[in-house]
Amino acid sequence: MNENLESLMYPIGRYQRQDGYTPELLKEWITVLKHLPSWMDACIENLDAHQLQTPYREGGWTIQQVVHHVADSHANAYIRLKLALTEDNPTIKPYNEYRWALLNDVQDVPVNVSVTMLHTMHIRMVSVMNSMQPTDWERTYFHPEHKRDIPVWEMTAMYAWHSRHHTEHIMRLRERMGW
Ligand code: NI
Repeated sequence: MNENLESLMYPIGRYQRQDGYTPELLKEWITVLKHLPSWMDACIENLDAHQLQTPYREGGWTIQQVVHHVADSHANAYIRLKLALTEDNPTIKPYNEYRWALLNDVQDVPVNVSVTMLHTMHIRMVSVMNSMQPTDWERTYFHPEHKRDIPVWEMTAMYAWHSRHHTEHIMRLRERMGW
């Protein structure tokens, strides 16, 4: 992949698998998840319908699709978190994010609906995380596509990365466009 496309697709770099975690890192990841909904507010602030239909890069998702995708993705994360905490290494259900992003709710529903969804859902997700004990962070789910057990602490790192990743897609587009 050429360097420019790589940096457009992965503005903060690809997700780097973490070897482990510290209480400080956990705190940082949870803080990111706490702030993501307000970052999405800033991402869509004052954008008109045409701007929302602009792809964040050539051939990529539109801003509208990115915002709805973040809600779709984090809804799955929230469910995975709760499954992992309440069942013994449950197998989670992967989903086809590209097809999800083509369904009618993503095409037709205003983005602020998904931002509201993120605000409410992240309150619940962060509430669960803030109450977790060290052993809870080691609990796992099995991801059938990655074919491995993923501990909850790593899931948290992944979604913190994911939050920053998509926020940067939109913010860098706005910067380039002078919006
Ligand atoms: Ni994503």
